[in-house]
Amino acid sequence: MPDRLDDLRSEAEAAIAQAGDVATLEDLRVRYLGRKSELTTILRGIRDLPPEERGPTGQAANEARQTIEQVLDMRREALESGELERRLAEDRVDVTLPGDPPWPVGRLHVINATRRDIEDVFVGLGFDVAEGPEVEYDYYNFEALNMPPAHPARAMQDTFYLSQQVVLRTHTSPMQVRAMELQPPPIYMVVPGRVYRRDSDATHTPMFHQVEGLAIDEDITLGDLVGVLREFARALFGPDRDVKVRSSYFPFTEPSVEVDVSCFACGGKGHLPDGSRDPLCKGSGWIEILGAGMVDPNVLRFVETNGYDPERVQGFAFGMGIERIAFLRHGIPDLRMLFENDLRMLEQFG
Ligand code: 2U9
Repeated sequence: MPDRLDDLRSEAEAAIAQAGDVATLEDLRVRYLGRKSELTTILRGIRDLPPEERGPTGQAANEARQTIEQVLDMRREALESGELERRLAEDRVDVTLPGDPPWPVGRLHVINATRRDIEDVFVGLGFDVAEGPEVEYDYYNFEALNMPPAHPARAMQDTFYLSQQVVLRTHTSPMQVRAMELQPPPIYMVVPGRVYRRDSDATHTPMFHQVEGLAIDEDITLGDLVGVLREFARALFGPDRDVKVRSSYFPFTEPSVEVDVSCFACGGKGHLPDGSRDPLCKGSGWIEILGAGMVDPNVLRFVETNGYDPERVQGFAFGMGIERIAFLRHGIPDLRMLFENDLRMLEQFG
């Protein structure tokens, strides 16, 4: 019997050494130590053996059992740590990889993409970017911009009044007044953001977006304004563009100008290669992109105590509708399409 037990033990040891995973090991435990195993049968049969064989057989069987249990435990430990290593290696997550969202994360709305493009140009020219409140005091939106109560220009920018003194801003200029209250000259800033007007048709929506700019320093001229806007026009509409200014009127600038960019569809010629009239610039070779001017000294007087003495400093300001820039660049036919949230439209940009 002890011989058989020795054989059993070596057979079990060899099988355990070969086991490649924990499940196989469990099968071997059942085979060599389970209720129906040969070893258990031997142990159960000890009481039927002649008395002189019971001791040595019992001892040998128990030793075999202990050895097999030990070998099983050691092998299990080895396999488990190996499996852990393998799983750790397999499941390694590279946290530096980009995310893999279950649904595409989307893109910037064409208005925000255009806004960033515009900001980038002015940041490159040394301007700061600032944002301000959409709900504004009448004082900042109108009065400090040279539009006292009952000024006729207020009608051009009719808006939503929250109270007698509080309005939805009609332009982002109020933030420039606030900035001048906080920071003495020089100041070079652009202010992007939502604005509100009582307007609604194919080229006007009651809410739209602007970027306005302000530069106040000593010795700033209209030439500086044209130079800055030429850079802007070339960055957004192509390096071959030129700009020209036409006389205009705004209550907060004097002189005031409308700024045109040479047409990027016909190269400024007004006609297409086949000789037909260019529909984009309507044959003129020029497209209006924004308004601008030299800041009216009256506006500076509202912040004179913070260093904006109109006898010492002066500057330019400009304002543009982001929607207009976006629809010119992308040929969007109706401004309202920008706010209908139709993915077939929005997925084309950004
Ligand atoms: C301060 C002083 C002056 C901002 C300016 C314009 C000219 C202009 C329009 C363009 C299309 C509004 O979006 S639009 O309808 N804006 O033409 N805006 S000058 O002038 C300022 C701003 C701030 C303190």
